[in-house]
Amino acid sequence: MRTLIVIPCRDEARNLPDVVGELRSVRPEDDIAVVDDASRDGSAEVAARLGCDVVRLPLHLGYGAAVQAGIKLGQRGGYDVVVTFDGDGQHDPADVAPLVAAVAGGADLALGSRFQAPGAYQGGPLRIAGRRLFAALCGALTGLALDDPTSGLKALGPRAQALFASSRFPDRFPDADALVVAHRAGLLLTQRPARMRASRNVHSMHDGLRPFAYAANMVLSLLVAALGRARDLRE
Ligand SMILES: Nc1nc2c(ncn2[C@@H]2O[C@H](COP(=O)(O)OP(=O)(O)OP(=O)(O)O)[C@@H](O)[C@H]2O)c(=O)[nH]1
Ligand SMILES: [Mg+2]
Repeated sequence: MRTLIVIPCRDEARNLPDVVGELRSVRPEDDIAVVDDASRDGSAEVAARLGCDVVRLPLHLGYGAAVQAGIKLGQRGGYDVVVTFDGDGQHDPADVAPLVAAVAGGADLALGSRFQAPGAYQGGPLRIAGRRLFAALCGALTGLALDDPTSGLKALGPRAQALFASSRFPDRFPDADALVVAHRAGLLLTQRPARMRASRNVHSMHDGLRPFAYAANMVLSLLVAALGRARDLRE
């Protein structure tokens, strides 16, 4: 399976050498694209020096837009699978193979789940509560037991790439809402274990009061995902 690994990146210059090095040693066949979201620390230059494809967004557009740009790149390149992979060292490259195998076996989207991997990093109580809430909402809206809807580790087959490259993609925080959109579009979703680790960074995109804004946004985005006409998603 021709695979593109997409790393959305905001100020990861310090981590990219290890993250890319580890990926290359475990998955030497895969291509790696770093989508640099106007980082201030030279991440794009580091990624280019490491030999990755680099998409340089001219302005800070945010995580979802960066992920979508990477998926579009993969779709245009005709990759069998696009894997989204964090740039802060939280994902284990060994977890990519089962996700790619799931897509090879017929799934459109395979999600890496820390709850399927005993001992995986879970974060503080707020994160755990948020994840439970969104997993429950996602389950209620789809009937699927996807237990880690905020996971950034995903493998997308061609149909999922096409959907997520379109305007149907919830491009702010594509988490549980993106899974609901994919399910309603008729895609086959599954999950595999992901041994998440603690981030190497002190700061995260979910610092301070942002989790509250995130939660409010996500509930609204889930409603939009659940209420739109399914027929429109299948076009
Ligand atoms: N393009 C882009 N990427 C971002 C942005 N914020 C974070 N990222 C990247 O998205 C990935 C996940 O970001 P994190 O801040 O680690 O978010 P998280 O993993 O949900 O939160 P933690 O568990 O605290 O690490 C990393 O590769 C970041 O570099 C952003 O504004 N734009
Ligand atoms: Mg992280």
